[in-house]
Amino acid sequence: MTELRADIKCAIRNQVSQAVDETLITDIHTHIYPHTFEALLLWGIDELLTYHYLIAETMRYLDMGYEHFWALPKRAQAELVWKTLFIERSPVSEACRGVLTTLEKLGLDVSKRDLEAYRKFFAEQKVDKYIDKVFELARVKCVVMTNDPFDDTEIGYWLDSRQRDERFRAALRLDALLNSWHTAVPKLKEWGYNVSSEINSQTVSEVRRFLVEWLNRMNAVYMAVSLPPSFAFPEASPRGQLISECILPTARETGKPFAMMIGVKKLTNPALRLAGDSVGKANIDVVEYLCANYPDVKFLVTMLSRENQHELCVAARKFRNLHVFGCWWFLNNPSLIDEITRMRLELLGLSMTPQHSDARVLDQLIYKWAHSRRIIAEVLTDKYADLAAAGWQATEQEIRRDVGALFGDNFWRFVG
Ligand code: RAT
Ligand code: ZN
Repeated sequence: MTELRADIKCAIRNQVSQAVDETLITDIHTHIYPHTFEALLLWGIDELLTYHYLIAETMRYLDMGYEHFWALPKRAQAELVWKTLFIERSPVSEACRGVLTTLEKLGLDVSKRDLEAYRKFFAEQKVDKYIDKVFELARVKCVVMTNDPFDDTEIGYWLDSRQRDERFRAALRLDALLNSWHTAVPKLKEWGYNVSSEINSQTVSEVRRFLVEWLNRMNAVYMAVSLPPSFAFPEASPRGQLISECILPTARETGKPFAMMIGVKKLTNPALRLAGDSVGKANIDVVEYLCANYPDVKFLVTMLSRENQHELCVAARKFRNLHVFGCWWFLNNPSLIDEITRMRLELLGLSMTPQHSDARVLDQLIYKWAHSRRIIAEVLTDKYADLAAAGWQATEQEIRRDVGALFGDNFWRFVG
């Protein structure tokens, strides 16, 4: 293999960057909503600053009690984050940098460090037009939401027939059902499902009725759950029984994938609330067991621990009903995206979805995708350069096809 000339690599980089920048993305896991979901849609500078990633970072520098922080109004929390992470020290963390990228791409002058000016800009935006602007700047075509029928606020928006926004697709999130069955039971009963704490045949058929009704009501593209590192299957627990008797049969019958987000240790520090979750290495055998024993069920899987990434790729080589996606949460950092994306391309070729944004605040689509795009483009450049060194020059059209696959086409093909 000959060494590739620098100008050829540069030409490849230009072609790849252009394709990566211009391809409109399907963002397959987010926590944002259309504006018809009113207060559920978070946007603007105070929401950006009170992102739970930034709260965790802020609290490391403060002596203030956690409860004292939570008792502050959101504006005051945002001001404290701004002062602590942006003014008193340089905002080098990925989540801090993200705020700056977002403001800068919105045309604001970050060099001024002028929180009030940023607030004024957001106060002048009309939310529906602003959504268009963010989607345009992020070059995102559509997003998949996280939709929890056990969330009292969210449920109302699904039960009335307000107009849907096709850019926002639903995912039926089942953490409450699978991870806290005892709290799900009274709610299911209240909604008219004839269930009991014991998972007997009546309960199984009623939970399946619940799943199908909600999949239809939301027109959901998949079912999803976040799972602890200790996740085991098969298992005699309510979760194990519900997965085997309700989720998997429903996934098979409806053709909807079951998305498993594995490796979160909930509330390691409960005082930090949403910012208090941590990570642990999970057991890949569980993923392999499910894929092997349920070949007619589609599994979308992301794992939170860096240590699980290699074996997850190997598992996906063995099972085509397993679609690996995203660099989730604590992995959504440049050095890790680079490493994980390289490894996935080397082991899986283009048969995966390298990233999702996990945006909780609308505006985050701008920075999460700007940052990820840059890294993915660089990794792809190296890969196409390696091919060129072997005498295989990918055409512009081929590069665009491949980027399209990574940024949504693979996902839609898998979903069916
Ligand atoms: O990344 C996050 O914001 C986490 O808090 C979680 O939402 C995680 O992505 C999840 O979907 O459970
Ligand atoms: Zn998420």
